[in-house]
Amino acid sequence: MGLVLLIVIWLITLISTLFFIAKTWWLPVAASAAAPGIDHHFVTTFILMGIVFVAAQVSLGYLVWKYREGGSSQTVVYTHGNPKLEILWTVLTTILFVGLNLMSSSIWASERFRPAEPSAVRVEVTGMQFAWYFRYPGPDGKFGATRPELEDASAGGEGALGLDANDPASKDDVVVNTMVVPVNREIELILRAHDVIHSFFVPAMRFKQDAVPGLAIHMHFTPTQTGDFEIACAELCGMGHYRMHGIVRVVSQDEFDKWLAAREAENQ
Ligand SMILES: [Cu+2]
Repeated sequence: MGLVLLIVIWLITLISTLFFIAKTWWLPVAASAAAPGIDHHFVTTFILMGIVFVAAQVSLGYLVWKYREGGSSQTVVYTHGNPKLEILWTVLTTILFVGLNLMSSSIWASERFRPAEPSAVRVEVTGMQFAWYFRYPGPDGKFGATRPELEDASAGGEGALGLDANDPASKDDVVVNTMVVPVNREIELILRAHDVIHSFFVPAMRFKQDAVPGLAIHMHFTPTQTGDFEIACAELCGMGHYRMHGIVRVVSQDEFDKWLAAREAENQ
């Protein structure tokens, strides 16, 4: 029985490790400037944790077999632990976790703690049950005022956001359902939510950021590839959560300018 357990434990370890080595279910295309750094850190974490995992499982299998039920009936010896070993593995684990955190902090900070460049394209992202709306400030560079009492989700677009038509800054604001951004430009996101917490998740850009009612959360990223990339809501936000997805369309600067000009013309 000890040998059977050893084989089963080692087989499960081997097969599950092989899936990771073969990258069977791996990350989608990396389409933002921070993505290579995040992926590198992800792989480093997997290798370090993989070594710990394999070592632990191999020892487990071995010990299960070594201390299998034997014919000789020895008196059981109880132990009250080994302080030296416990201190050693606690310190090693702490070094590993703190070290990984320090290694990744600059990647995290590059999109969140450092403010966006003044030339960044600003897009306000609003999550509500169950849609994402994207607002551009228009030629004046200012987002117009929104008022909660004007919010009407069924109206969609500007009505859903509660845009105050009396504010001159709101006249040229563009509200759309698909987020269009230029490639190789920094995009500053201002994340809002109307009702419950939503999470703006763009796997190809390697970020996931909560949108919280009452807060305007800033973060920024730089898309490096053109194409359509999926947006998903990564926070269970209600019955329609599953259909709360959208598209980030990354286009050339030229196409972006034309697209934005056309939307602004529609507003007039
Ligand atoms: Cu949601």
